[in-house]
Amino acid sequence: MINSKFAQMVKIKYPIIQGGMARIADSSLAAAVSNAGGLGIITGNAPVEWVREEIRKAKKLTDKPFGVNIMLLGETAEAVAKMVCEEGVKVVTTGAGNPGKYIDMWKEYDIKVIPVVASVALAKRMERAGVDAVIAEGCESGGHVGELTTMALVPQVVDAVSIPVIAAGGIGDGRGVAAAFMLGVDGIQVGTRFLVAHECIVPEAYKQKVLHAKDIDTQVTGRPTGHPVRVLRNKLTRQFQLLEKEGAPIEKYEELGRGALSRAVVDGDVDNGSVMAGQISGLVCKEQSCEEIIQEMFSEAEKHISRVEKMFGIE
Ligand code: TUI
Repeated sequence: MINSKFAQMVKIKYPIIQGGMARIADSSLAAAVSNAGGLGIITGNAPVEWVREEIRKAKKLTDKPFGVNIMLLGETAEAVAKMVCEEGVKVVTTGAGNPGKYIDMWKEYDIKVIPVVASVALAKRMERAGVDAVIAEGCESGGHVGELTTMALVPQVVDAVSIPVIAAGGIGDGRGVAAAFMLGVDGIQVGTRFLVAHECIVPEAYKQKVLHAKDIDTQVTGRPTGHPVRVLRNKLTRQFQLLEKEGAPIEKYEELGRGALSRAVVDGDVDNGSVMAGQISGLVCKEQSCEEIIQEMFSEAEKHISRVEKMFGIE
């Protein structure tokens, strides 16, 4: 049993959160992660009635806690933020912004609030606003990214706040888990490795693109828009690169990016779609169930921690 304040707080066995991947994280993935002892997350970056249905389906698929991710740049963020209160969701994670205006409402409904932060300043602000934990996400992660790496961001956030910190970005196996705990966190969040889970609904072409990716195969697109997004390189990223070279106006990025995520996730078009995935894709090489992924990551972590203890003369 891992003695984690965060795991106790949200009543889970393994202190692992599944990333709230937009268009991807549905009830089947979230329930599989929760049934395996982690904290499954349903994406809230979707029409509010779709999210409500997924919450209801997840309740049928698992009796364990799960959460909803509110992507604050998403069109439905406000409506989903209110709906999760009606549906009795226990945990909310947020991304891509400051969830300050919703925190009091969520606390009234006894929801555990866990925002993603990409800086020490936001982590401190969130602690003062009364959140229960923060996820410090480095720019190794897939999707919307901040500036700092996990290695640099996480220990600085750990030093700055007293609430539990969860590390995210670049964690894909037991070594990543062990390393994250060495940085002082109380839990981890994983996205990319769950993309290839049996219970993950992305098309097989998306999974194969992640499984075959090498270390250098991700790229951050859309920096000039102020919303940089890490994806796997393809025809689309080359077009984004051309726009950057030309110094194209923001509208051109918006035009190219429109519908790009659903082209990849719904149509399985991994050449022209936005294949969001983290830098750890190069390490992800097999499809497994969520249970196998979680079991393997934590049992490997234990071995690596023992190995280092021996190395340091600690028995
Ligand atoms: O949110 C994410 N990752 C995401 S969201 C997403 S959906 C999307 N769809 C189409 C285009 C673009 C995105 C895909 N991936 N991760 C959490 C995260 N939040 N990473 C970084 C941040 C972050 C960055 C700056 C959070 C707060 C912040 O500052 C806010 C402030 O006000 O200081």
